[in-house]
Amino acid sequence: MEMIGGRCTMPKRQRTSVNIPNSSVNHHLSRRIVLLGKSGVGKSAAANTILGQTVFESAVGSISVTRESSVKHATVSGRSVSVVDTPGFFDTQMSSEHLMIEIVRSVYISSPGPHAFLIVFPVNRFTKQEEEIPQMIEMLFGEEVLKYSMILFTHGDQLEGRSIEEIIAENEALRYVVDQCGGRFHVFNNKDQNNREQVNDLLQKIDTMIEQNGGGHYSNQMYEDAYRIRREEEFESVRKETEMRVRAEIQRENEIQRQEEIERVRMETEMRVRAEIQRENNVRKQQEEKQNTPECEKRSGFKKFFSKYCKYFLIGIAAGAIIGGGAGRDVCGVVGEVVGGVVGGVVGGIVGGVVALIVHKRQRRH
Ligand SMILES: Nc1nc2c(ncn2[C@@H]2O[C@H](COP(=O)(O)OP(=O)(O)OP(=O)(O)O)[C@@H](O)[C@H]2O)c(=O)[nH]1
Ligand SMILES: [Mg+2]
Repeated sequence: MEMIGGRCTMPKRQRTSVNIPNSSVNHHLSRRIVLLGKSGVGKSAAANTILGQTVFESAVGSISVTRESSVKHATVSGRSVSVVDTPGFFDTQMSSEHLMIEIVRSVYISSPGPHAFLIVFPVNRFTKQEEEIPQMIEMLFGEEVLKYSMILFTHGDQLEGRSIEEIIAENEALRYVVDQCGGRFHVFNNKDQNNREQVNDLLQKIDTMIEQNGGGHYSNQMYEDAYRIRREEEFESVRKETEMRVRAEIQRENEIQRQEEIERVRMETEMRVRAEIQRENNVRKQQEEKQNTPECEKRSGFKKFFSKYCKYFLIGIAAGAIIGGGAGRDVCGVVGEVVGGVVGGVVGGIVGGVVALIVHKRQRRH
């Protein structure tokens, strides 16, 4: 829970009034008061004013004075009064967890629970942070708490002739905050501790508030209920958040898988098409090659054939030339030998070629 420092939002729950009867609003009965508010607003000074003695440390300065909740008792106008002073909201020197623990402890040390929470603001300063305080208190202590709350304005000596009603009327946010506390407010001048009338008036207003609340006080049980509800809400919101994150993750993974599948199919198709095109090109090329085989290549086929079977040609030519030459010499002497050799060579070459062709065909058959 972002309790200190952030605007707190809580869904509205059904109000269940839990009043712990305090016999009746008896002026002789004790009163338990808790002071809440920002640092330096005068909580400790107001606690001292109520008790009529300086029992809490109160000092000017930028560093927070009160660091833990503590209770002091005194008899005020014949009545037993307990006042719990607390560290300031938005205290930057304490961790928010520690601060929250201390503020919550105020309820326990005013056991069985405070009759009044006084939310302290100085008359001359009301900022965004002050505006958030009632909501923060409500979030921490539950909706019931504002029924037991009242705004206590300090620095009443700095009103400079103006009335607090005037100040409230002209500031819409302040008016809203006062309304959240059932329109209850009071002004203190802590520089005038001897002014007991301001304290008696405050106790009177607290008595009226108790009457309005049917004679009860805020209880530890109310805090525990509020705490339980808050934990349940936190748990529920964490559960929802986790569920949404998991769903988004699954969706993301599915999308990745889908994209990978699309990419795989695309690549496979592309490769198949490429291979098909390649195969078709090769076939076409071969057909073209066959069709366009030029004469010279045909001739080069004969060259190949000749180089392979040249021995048949040579033997044929040589044998033809010798036989032809011999036969020619016998018939016509030297001239006959030459002519017979040439004719015999040509005939021998043809015979060698025919033999080579027969051998070639046989080899192909095998
Ligand atoms: N003039 C004037 N000064 C006041 C009044 N109330 C408180 N102060 C002064 O304001 C200063 C702060 O008062 P504290 O009582 O220490 O304030 P606090 O809210 O307890 O502050 P933390 O403990 O730090 O949270 C002190 O110097 C007080 O004297 C008041 O009614 N009038
Ligand atoms: Mg203090």
